[in-house]
Amino acid sequence: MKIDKAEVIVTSPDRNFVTLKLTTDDGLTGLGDATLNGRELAVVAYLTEHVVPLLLGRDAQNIEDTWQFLYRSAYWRRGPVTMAAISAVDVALWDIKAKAAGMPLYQLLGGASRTGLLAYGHASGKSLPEVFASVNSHLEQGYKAIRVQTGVPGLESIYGIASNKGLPGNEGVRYDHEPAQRGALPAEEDWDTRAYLRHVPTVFEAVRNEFGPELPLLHDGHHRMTPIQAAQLGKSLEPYDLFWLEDCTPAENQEALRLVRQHTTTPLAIGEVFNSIWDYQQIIREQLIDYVRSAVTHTGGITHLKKILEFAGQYQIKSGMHGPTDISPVGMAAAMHLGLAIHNFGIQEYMKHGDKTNAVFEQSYSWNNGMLHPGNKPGLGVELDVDEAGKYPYATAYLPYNRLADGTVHDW
Ligand code: EZ4
Ligand code: CO
Repeated sequence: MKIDKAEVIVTSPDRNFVTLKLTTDDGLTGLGDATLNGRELAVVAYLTEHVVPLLLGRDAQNIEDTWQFLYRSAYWRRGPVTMAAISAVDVALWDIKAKAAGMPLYQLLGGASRTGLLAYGHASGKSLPEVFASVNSHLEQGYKAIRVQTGVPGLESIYGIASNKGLPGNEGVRYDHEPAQRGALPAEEDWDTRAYLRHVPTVFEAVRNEFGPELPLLHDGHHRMTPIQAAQLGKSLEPYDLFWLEDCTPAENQEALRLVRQHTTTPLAIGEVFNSIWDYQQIIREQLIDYVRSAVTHTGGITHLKKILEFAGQYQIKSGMHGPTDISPVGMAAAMHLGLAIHNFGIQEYMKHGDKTNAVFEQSYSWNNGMLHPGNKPGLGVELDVDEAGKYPYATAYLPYNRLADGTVHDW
């Protein structure tokens, strides 16, 4: 079974997505997600210029060998662009293998370890009444776990607060939280860590009082605190029993989590911007985290993330795969197959895609009563409608960035 064709498909229904489609000489197709939010075309070039020519004529069955070949033969290892490209190849090959076997992918990964995947959604609001309304709306949609992001008095525009403006071209339609914005330059947002640290615990106290002790609540610090500030936040949130505090410090310095860990029992999740097992080596071995945030899309595919999660399992660390709208339905399906199969699944982030996206990517995964399931079609269970995709050409879009009151650039 040889790889006969490799196409890189860029489409922008609601937002930009990069998809790799592999076709074998016996006509089987496989899809892989290669979307890197705000840097999409770098992965397109990496795939088109340097990976596609190496794939043609290769045996589609040898997934591990292809992974090692792409990783080691490049000489230049890791990095988000490289690892997103390798991931797309890896997932497309798993899709093909599972289709050839006539099985949903999770069966090839060992079969189902559970009946479905607990998923969390993103509630947010600038003010407390808006936060409550958003939590209520998520409960009505069936979510059984909810991330809460709040505005901070004095700050105009910050990460994680859903915009009621909707996306350009779709104004007025709320598209949950979609941080990338179309346009030639990244939007500027503002930040003040002390104001944030004062305000967030008051919001969690109010949310716990309103919604009771059982509802799993999550919060994302989005890399903006110093280690001691993160420790302070973890400690001040302890009474509200968080499921996790995510990305409390910048991802580059993994030792920072030692300091955070010394001061708080709030569970910690990190890793959405990590791209290999080497980013996790120290923090898993030293048990500095509780959840691995990597997405299949950004961490070298099923083959590599499975190794990370097996390593994590030795320390009772669980999965909490990244699932924002910038992970395409192909990437989401891959996460669901892996999450259903592994023993140490924790929770899956799940933000619904827009209608245009759902028309481009036909899905067989389901969302029922707060739980996700990848479905039972052979392969990933996602197909791309090329005609629909062709309606939406790439549109330049960037993630925002932060400045402090004095103009200093800050982590976003
Ligand atoms: O900001 O996916 O937990 N989720 C997140 C996301 C990220 C975006 C960046 O592309 O932090 O909203
Ligand atoms: Co995050």
